[in-house]
Amino acid sequence: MHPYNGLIEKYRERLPVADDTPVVSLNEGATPLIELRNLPRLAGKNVRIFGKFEGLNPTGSFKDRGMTMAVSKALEAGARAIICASTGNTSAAAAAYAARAGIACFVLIPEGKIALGKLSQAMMHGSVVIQIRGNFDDGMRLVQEVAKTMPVNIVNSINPYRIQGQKTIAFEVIEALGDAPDYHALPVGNAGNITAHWIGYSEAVCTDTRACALCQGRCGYHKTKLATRRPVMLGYQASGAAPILRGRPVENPETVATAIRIGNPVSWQQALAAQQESGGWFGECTDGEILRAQKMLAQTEGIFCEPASAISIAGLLKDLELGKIGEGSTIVCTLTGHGLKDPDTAIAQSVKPLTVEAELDAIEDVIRGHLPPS
Ligand code: AN7
Repeated sequence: MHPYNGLIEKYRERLPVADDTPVVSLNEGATPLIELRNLPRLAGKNVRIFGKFEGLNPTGSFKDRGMTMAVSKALEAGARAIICASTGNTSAAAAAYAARAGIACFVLIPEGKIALGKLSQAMMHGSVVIQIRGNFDDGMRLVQEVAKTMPVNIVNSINPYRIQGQKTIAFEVIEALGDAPDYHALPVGNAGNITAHWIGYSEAVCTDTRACALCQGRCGYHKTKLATRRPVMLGYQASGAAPILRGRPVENPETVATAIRIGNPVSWQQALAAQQESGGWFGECTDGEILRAQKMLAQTEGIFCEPASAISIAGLLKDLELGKIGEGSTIVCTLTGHGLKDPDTAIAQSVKPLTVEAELDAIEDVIRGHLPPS
């Protein structure tokens, strides 16, 4: 029996780590790929849909995959402190991994615009939380400027090690399905994750070390081919924060899915490349569509993901409806973060609890009123 010790140990050969790299891990990765059996039926389509539930990572989002790499490499380089701008999840992951590594962590977040659970994580892990009177894009710009003058290591996804860690999701999907799916749908905010997915899938089909069309031999991880093909990539943005669909930065992005409230993604060009090379597309969903999908997933599949994550389901359902995805297809949706991150949004859209006297009659009345027909 080999215990699971996190994704760096598992995929060491495929990651840029040395034998003496100090590995900072919380046993992230190895998240479940859950078949969503009710959604195809409700959509009336003959397809198989799987949710890769990244909410089950140690800090509750996919960011842990990138952060184990970024913080390990920061430590290897002798860093005393890391810094990031964040819509919430990156700050939670950075705070936790910095705590484990024993280094300082500074996080810049848009004041009043990050979900409560994420804020509580950054605070509880002891990072220095700096709320800015601005949005994520302002924070991202400031982080890049301040890193020129202060001894802080940036752990946003412009840090290439973040992307390297995050690419492992593709390897796990391939292992679970035996090959790549036909389609892979995911939310797009700063666009690091779609970039990472595509790198992972691309490395998985690549074995030619000398003349590899994908990496010209740079990646060096060609020992075993993991998959025979790559999926079509589907990237979804919130209508109020859809710079890639608009073709220009969005100055004041707005959406209930605060995780992807981003107007000028850092990995814009890489995301476009992933879409084009895979023959995929970008789509947008309204806040209403996002929340409906979040609730549908929670109430028909038992999976509670955060609003930003639900956009992969919302977008997929629309594209299924439009007939853009063929019958018989296998689709994976990355459910990027846990619903518990954002209790306010969940409570606001749910049926309020009933309050009754502590008496048997009262409870029986409620049950009678709510039992499904026999
Ligand atoms: C749940 O935490 O950008 O396109 O600062 O938290 O790789 O940015 C979060 C992004 C999707 C978008 N789903 O991924 C941050 C941050 C969730 C997220 C995204 C985020 P990218």
